[in-house]
Amino acid sequence: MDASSRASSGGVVRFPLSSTSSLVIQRGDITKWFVDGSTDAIINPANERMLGGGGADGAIHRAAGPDLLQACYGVPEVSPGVRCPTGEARITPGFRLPVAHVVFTVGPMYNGRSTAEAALRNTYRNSLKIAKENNIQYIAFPAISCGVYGYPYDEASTVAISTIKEFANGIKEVHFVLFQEDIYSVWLNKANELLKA
Ligand code: AR6
Repeated sequence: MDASSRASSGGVVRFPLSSTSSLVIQRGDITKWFVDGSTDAIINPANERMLGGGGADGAIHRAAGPDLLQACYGVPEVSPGVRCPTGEARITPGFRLPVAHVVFTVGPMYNGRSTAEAALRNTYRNSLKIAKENNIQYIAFPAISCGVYGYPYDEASTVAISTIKEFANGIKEVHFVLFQEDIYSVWLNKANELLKA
């Protein structure tokens, strides 16, 4: 059984992005996903304080244990109360998670403006950038901003998949581990639209 099937409760669909890189879309719980525990990372869709919250952020902190929160306190504030500005990314160890690293990024709250789209694009771009700087080969994203932050699924999937297509080079596998069936369907349709030759 490979890592994809361990984390997944739905179909695992693979799209080649280049000869060395692929995108994998599956349903599942991102806190259970891993490939090798040394060159892998999951993305935490966090907030600017970076000290936990609800949704996937809460689940990731519960699974990682209290050392993750301590590591977050160790990330310097760039302005009062802000450790990771919207669109940027930070990295910590995975602690009790099965992955080696957690990449924190902060998506925009949806407001229908192009600034939100640019910020969402930056979360994917900067998460891939920090992953490459840390020699991460396998990375799993949730649907950033599609929960508490209210981003419409179709618009979010266009940004997510087009940005990954552009910047995944240098990473072996970029996974989406999607909690909800409806989001999984939107992502799969969008990948078929944007990635099939
Ligand atoms: N595995 C995979 N996906 C998950 C999991 C999981 N275990 N749990 C939830 N999701 P959200 P946001 C999905 O709200 O919209 C937090 O309070 C969920 O179904 O986690 O970026 C932070 O602290 C949805 O599709 O993140 C911030 O304050 C997706 O993850 C704020 O929420 C993202 O939903 C961030 O909001």
